[in-house]
Amino acid sequence: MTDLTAIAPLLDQQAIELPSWAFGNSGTRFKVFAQPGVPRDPFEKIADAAQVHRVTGLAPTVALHIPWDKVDDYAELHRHAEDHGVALGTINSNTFQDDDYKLGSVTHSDPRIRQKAIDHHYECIDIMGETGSRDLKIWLADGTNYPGQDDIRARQDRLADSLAKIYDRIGPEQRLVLEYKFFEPAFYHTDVPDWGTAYAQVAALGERAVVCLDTGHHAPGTNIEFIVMQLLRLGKLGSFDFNSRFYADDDLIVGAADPFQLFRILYEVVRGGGYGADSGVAFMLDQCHNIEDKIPGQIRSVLNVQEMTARALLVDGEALAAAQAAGDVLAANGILMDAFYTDVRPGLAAYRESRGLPADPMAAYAASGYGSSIAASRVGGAQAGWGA
Ligand code: PSV
Ligand code: MN
Repeated sequence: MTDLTAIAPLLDQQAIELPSWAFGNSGTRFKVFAQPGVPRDPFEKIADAAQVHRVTGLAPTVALHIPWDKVDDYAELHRHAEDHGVALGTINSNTFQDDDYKLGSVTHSDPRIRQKAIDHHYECIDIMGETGSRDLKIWLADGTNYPGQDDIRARQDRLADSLAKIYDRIGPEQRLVLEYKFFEPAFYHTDVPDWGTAYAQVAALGERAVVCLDTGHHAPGTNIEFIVMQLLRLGKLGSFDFNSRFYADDDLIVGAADPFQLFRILYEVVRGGGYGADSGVAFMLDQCHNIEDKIPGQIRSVLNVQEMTARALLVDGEALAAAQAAGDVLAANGILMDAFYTDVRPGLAAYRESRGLPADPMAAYAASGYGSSIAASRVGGAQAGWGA
């Protein structure tokens, strides 16, 4: 068994935010399969998220999506989270489910619709004040489907103008986090397609504007760890939305499709100073569990991130730097691969026990009976979903 004692203090600092929407019903454009016990409101979503933290110690906060998680009293939601041992995290805006936004939101040619989208972000910032959230995460569905449909340069200017208005409202301890995505739902162009555009836009705003890297938002074959390195180098990597993709933005369990890619990403995070409580890089999941059970799906996800983090922390940095300096290609590659191939699972089980956590969180959750209790008790009402 690989002894993880040396990296245990770093493992202690790991925190992975869960998306409230992972606990609601979700699906594809073909079918949403409802599951028994799915939350009917944000309070129940938070209760479910708290189960993940209870058995892993890895997920102390929950991200909200507005309006999906709108409540009358955010102070009450805040207290409810605390009572369950978690806190409220990032506020995600939503300008992709209103008829007015068919041709765009903050980039729309009509100033009335742009202002409506800006006002929605002001509402999100007000909510952040009540929930104690640090980050406002903005992902835009804005874009066009056909060449010539709109002036793509003018849209970029309108985007800059709208983001500046939103940024002006952000508090001194808060951040604007801009997420990019290269396609979908717009297919010809999106207004924030890539890290370069996101970087250019947030750099123009100021220090408290940073980029969110969603691992599912790149073309196949993209070297995501290079982007991680570059954004860290530029001081603009604000957060991750972790998930796995095989084909498009699949939103599958992080580390399921390509654990080696997750390792490479986490290695660059560690190497670039993006790991740890004070790094300013927030780890989040952005996933949907369409066919598997949602709470165990989230548990597996945070464990996958923890496993690859442990492997990344095991890379022998000194030996690697020496091999690189000597131009020893095979030795350098071998050092990285040695860490990747280390089975950290027994060591992590021992680490968890040393922290008073179950050695096997998946088994502990299964044994808790929570899944069958919510299936039995949550009867009636409308199950939560992402509303598409
Ligand atoms: C868009 O695909 C996205 O990744 C954004 O983060 C949204 O907020 C989220 O998905 C909604 O599921
Ligand atoms: Mn995302």
